[in-house]
Amino acid sequence: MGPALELALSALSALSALLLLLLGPRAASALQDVTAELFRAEAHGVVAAFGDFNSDKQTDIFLIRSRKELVILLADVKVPYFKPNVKLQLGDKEITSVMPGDYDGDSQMDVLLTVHPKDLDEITVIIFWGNNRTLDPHSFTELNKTFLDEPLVMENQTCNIALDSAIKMRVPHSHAFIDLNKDFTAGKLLNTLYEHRKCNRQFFHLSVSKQQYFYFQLFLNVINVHVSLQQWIPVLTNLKNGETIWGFVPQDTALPHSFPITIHIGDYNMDGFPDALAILRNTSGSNKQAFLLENVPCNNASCKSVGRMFRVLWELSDLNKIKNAVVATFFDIYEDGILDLLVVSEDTNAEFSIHALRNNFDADAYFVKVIGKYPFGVNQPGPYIMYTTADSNGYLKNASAGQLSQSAHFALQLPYVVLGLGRSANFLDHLYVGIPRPLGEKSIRKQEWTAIIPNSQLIVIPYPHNSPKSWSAKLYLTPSNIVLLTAIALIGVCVFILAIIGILHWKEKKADDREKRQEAHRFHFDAM
Ligand SMILES: [Ca+2]
Ligand SMILES: [Ca+2]
Ligand SMILES: [Ca+2]
Ligand SMILES: [Ca+2]
Repeated sequence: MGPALELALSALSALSALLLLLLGPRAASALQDVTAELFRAEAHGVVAAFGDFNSDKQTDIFLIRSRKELVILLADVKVPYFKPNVKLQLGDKEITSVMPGDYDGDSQMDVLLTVHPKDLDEITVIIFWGNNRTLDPHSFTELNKTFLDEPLVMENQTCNIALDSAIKMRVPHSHAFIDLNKDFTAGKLLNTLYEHRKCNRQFFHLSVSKQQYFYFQLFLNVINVHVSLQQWIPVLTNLKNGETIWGFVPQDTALPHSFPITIHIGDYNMDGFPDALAILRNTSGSNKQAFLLENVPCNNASCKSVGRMFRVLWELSDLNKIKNAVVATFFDIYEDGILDLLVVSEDTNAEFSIHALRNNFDADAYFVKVIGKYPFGVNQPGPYIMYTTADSNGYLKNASAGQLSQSAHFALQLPYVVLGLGRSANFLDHLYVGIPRPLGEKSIRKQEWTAIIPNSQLIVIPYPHNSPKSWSAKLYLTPSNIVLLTAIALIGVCVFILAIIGILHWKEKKADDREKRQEAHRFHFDAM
C-alpha cells in the first residue's frame, strides 16, 4: 500500500506543476503579429471604420484603398478571418472618411462616404444604400452641398446647432454625441472657436485651442460621469525614452487624408481603467510609431486631482517594429471580448499596410461586452452604458462609456462597448443602459439589469424607445481561455483521481485475495 500512495502523491504534484504551467503567467511576448492569419494578401489600405455590415454578429472592417476605393472585409470563422466582399470605385473623387450606419431606417446598413472632389477645397457627402446585405454601386444619393469638415453621425434631434452656419466650428472638429451630465442621454458636445450658448441641456460646447486638441480627443474618450468641464489636467507628461524624446504628431489640417485623431481609447488589460493607443513622433528623427499608454495611478503633482495618469509602454517589440505608423486603434480580433490592436503604416510610396496584433497580456481579468442596438439594427450612436459593482475588497466600483460617440476623421470607434472588470469574478450588481431622448421628454430612457455574469456579451435592444420597461437583453457567454483551461484541468484531475482510486482498489482487491488464499491455506494446514 505504501509505495502506491507515494506514487500517487508524486504524480499529483507533477500534475499540479503542469497545471501551474498551463494557468500561470505566459512567458511569451505580450503581442503577437496575426496579420497573415487575418488578412492574407488583403492587408493593405487604411482602416476607416467598423460595423457589422452583413448582420452576422461579427464586426466587419471598412477600408479605403488607393484613396479612391471602398472595400468591406467581412469577418469569417475560417482563416483568413477577413475576406473582401464589397468593392466600390469612386472615379476621380478621393474618399476622406467612411461612416457605416442605417440612414433610411430600413435595418440595412448603408455607407456614408465623405469625398473630396478634384479641384475643390471642400468635401461632399455620398450615401450608398444597403440592400440585401450588400451595396449597389448604382444606388446612392449625393448631397447637393459642400462642407468644410466631416459630419458627426447621431440620433435625430430637434436642436441642430451643428448645422447652424452662424457658429464657427473648429476644423477639423472633434464633436461628439455623448452623455456628459449623468442623465444617460447623449448630448452634442461641439468644439467651437468661440463661446456660444444656444440650445439647452442637449448641447455642450467647448472652445479648444490647437494645443488642447489632443487632450480634447483623449478627454472625450475617457470621459466619465463625474468629470467637470472646468479645467485641463495633464495626464501624460513624460515622453522621454532613454535619450529619445517623443512628441505628439502635429495636426495636419490639409484635406484629404489627414489623420487628426492620434489617440484611441480601450481597456487592453481589463482593469476597468481605459488605456490608450497613441501615435508619437520621434522629435529628433522622422519616425512615427504607435505606443500603448497604460492607465496607472498618478505619481506626480500635475495629475493629483484626477488620481490617474498614463505611462508609455516603450518596450513592446511587435509595436516598435512597425515603422511610420499613422493610425493605431483597438479592435476585438476573434470576438472574445479582449481588445487587440490594429495599426496602419505608410511607406515611402504613400501606400498603406495593415498590421494586426493579438493581445496576449495575461491580465487574468474579466470584462463585459455590451451592444446597444435596435431590432435588426446596425451601428447605433448614442447608447450610454454604465456598471456598478463591488470589487474583491468590497469597495464600490463603476465604469461607463458611450457607444459610437464620434464618427468623423477616422474616429474608429467600435460598434460595441467593452468594459473591464478587473480581477473580481463576481457577478455585476447593476448594469445600466440609456439612449437619447427627444427634447422636451422628461423621463430618462434608461433600463437596469442585475447579476450579469462576467465575461459575457450582452445585446440590449432598447425598443420601443419610449418604454424602457419593455426593453429586452440577450446574454451570450464567451468562455475565455482561462475558463477553458480550468475546465480541461479539472476534467484531467478527475480522470487522474479516478485512475488512482481504480489502481488502489485493484491493489486492495489483490491483497485481499492473497490474504484469503493464505487463510484458506492455513485452514487446510490446521485441518491437517
Ligand atoms: Ca459581419
Ligand atoms: Ca439602410
Ligand atoms: Ca486598463
Ligand atoms: Ca480579441
